[in-house]
Amino acid sequence: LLISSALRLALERDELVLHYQPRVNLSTGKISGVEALVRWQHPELGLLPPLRFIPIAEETGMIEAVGEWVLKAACRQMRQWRDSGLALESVAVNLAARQFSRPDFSERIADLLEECGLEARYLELELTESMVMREPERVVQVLRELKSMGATVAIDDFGTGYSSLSYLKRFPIDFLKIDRSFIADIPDDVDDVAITSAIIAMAKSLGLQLIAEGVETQAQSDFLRRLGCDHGQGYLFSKPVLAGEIERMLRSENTND
Ligand code: G
Ligand code: G
Ligand code: MN
Ligand code: NA
Repeated sequence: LLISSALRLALERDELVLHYQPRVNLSTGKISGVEALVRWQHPELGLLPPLRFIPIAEETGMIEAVGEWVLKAACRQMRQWRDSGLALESVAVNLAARQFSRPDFSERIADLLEECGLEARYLELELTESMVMREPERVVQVLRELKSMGATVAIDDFGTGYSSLSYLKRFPIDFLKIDRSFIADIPDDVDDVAITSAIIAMAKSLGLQLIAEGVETQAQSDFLRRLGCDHGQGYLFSKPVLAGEIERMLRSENTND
């Protein structure tokens, strides 16, 4: 409860900040998108990672207000990047189960995009497997609504939850993000290589794009590219950074052409 009221104050005092982690196209080596990751700049405790406050926000219901703040801040930032001529394809936002299960979820997204003056195609929503498996009928409907608006959807931490291959076919999903636990020990660990190869082959045959998370070495990046993985995200390319740093990276990409 203490943290919950502190978090409410944090929102009022504008203490939340977004960091952005680039996602790189493995064929071109260029930044194709960024993922927004929230932090809390606490006046006494310093910069708090999401794991220190998101689970509590989920339990107390504060996650709806936090989630709205994140969506708004990410969409505004994306609008600014586009306005300043930066060719960034998308900003991805992590959603909590409670946000996504609101009956008016897709309308909220539509209103928000309009408020921020951002076209839906620049927004990517990250859902987890458990969120889409909970009420598959409703989820199909909501995903269709989002898709018809032009937004894209990614399944985050793929492979760590209960996956049914049939839902992948049934749900209008654009991206699978392979969980970093499968990436960490490739190309050395034969089991992880087998799992990762199978995920990539399956996703490709269903027409989904792949993002490997937690790419830390050039060997992992090369291996993933050879397997046909489209994008990579991880410390090899960049840790999550402030918006200004993303802008600097994008500008230096252009001058290196
Ligand atoms: O940035 P970091 O690696 O510490 O993120 C840890 C976890 O916090 C990730 O699993 C990420 O999905 C989650 N997270 C980061 N930002 C948000 C957010 O804005 N909303 C929600 N629901 N989760 C987030
Ligand atoms: O669950 P989600 O994918 O949203 O979590 C993103 C989290 O992964 C962030 O906390 C981010 O800091 C972390 N992360 C990003 N790249 C790497 C990486 O290359 N290695 C490791 N170990 N963690 C990473
Ligand atoms: Mn994520
Ligand atoms: Na993830």
